[in-house]
Amino acid sequence: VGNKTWWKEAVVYQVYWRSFYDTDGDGFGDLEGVIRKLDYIKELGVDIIWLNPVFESPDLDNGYDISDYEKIMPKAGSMETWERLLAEVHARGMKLIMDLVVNHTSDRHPWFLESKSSRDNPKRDWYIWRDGSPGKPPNNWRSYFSPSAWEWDESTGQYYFHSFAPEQPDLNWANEEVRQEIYRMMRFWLDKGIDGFRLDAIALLAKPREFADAERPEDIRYLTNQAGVHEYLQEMNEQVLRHYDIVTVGETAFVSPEEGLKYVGEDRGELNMLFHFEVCDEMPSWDMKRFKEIQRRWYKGLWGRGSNSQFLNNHDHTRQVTRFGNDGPYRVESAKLLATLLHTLPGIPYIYQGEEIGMTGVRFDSIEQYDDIAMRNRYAEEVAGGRDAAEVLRSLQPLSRDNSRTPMQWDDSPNAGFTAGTPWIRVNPNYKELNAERDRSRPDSIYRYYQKLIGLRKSHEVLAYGEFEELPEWMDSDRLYVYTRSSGETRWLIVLNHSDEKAALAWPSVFAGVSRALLLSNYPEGADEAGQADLLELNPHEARIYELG
Ligand code: ISL
Repeated sequence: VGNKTWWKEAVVYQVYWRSFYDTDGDGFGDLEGVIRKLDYIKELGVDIIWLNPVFESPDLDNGYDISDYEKIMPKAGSMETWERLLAEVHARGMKLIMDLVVNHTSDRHPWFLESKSSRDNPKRDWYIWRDGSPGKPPNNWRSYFSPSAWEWDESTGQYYFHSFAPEQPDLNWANEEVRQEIYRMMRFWLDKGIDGFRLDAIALLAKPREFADAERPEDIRYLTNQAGVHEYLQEMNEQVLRHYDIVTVGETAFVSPEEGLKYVGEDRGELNMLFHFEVCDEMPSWDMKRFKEIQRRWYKGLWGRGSNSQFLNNHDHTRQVTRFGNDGPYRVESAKLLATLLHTLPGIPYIYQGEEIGMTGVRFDSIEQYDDIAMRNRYAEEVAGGRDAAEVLRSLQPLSRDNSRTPMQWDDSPNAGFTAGTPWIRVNPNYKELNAERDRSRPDSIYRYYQKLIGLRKSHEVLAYGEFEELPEWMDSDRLYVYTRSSGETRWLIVLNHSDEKAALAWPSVFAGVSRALLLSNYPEGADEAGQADLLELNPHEARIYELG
């Protein structure tokens, strides 16, 4: 199981503050708004808050383009408010982790302005500059957000490298001064008493010495996991992280369990846990068999040696009940089933704001209504390439990052109670029926269900530390997922029916004669429970957690 530690027993709640709660009427959520809603978060039972980037930024990629690491962006608030937030989080017995972007900065960061000012500026080497000529970049790599990873700089006659938008130039981690400056800045925040970092795009830090052409430039895996990344992280750990009692989670794109273990192996001294994207990037819609296969492989690869995370959505990925569940007639049941899954599989569960009331994705009518830079750039590229604009819009809608960025739906008042001004992004029109106030008023609500799930995790170690085993009879089922978590004498059985149809299954033969107690279900307790029936009859999207005798 590895060592026991506080963060392995934790549940994390992600606050995308700009869409959380606006207190000054500018249409953006703010830190004061997070403070006012801390009791709402605390009541859920979570331990750690992950706050999306709040640093000074031109805000072209919603804070992921930092222009001053030691200031708070005015839209979010002031340093004073941020400090109050930290104190209020701690006063409630919770922890705060900051989302930090060290792979790149904004192109307005003073370091980049200097770097770009001349070829012999002392900071020239802080970013990645290469020769080329207009229209002939150093190689054929794509970036995440634009057709080329290279941007021509007219005044100094060279290209600079960017893994994301051209306004997000990559730092040169091979440069010792860059690394030292980043470590100093990390200590600046840690010394203020924060509890850790979510490290953005951390698998991208190392770059190859030579930028050779890729055979298939559209497969951007080459941006990640290059030789040298682990040396940087070990150094970061040695010089910074290990000197604090904190937790770190790395956003590691395109990792296999083998590669992932290098980032989070407990014997390696790098990071504590990771996000891999095998589900969110590579499984466009629900595919039970594939999902199970992914879980199996990661469990085998990491368990006992390093920690995984469980999530099905975040600020980059369409809301889980829309993408992976049923956001129509079974929205409530489906949201609860997905929650059961995430909180009972091995790994640390992450809740993305609004998930706990079953918020859904959106379809806006025109590209102008979308804010997502990834989507807008892709739209422009495809339309310029001759594709039909309406068709491009339709094809980009389902996975647009704006699906999860619409404002938190607090109540049925105008703008869902999110702001008294004009929201920076449209509110999902379904807020009148779907909002926190309404959800929480019902005893059988999604929010209340999350409370119970989290409560189970808190009161029983088995969910954090118990071994995971699938029951072979249902391994190949494309809708039933049946598994146990066990630790010492405790053995829990989880049964899920991810489908719009009813399903009946025989009580597992290995547990014949074993008594059971139903700990939690997302339906009123089934009739078969009273009599300990041999046949389990599951409703559509039903989830059950049993304790076995
Ligand atoms: O979400 C992903 C896959 O679809 C990731 O690959 C993600 O897009 C990428 O790893 C980086 O995301 C992060 O950094 C970006 C920022 O726009 C995202 O919001 C952030 O989560 C650039 O800093």
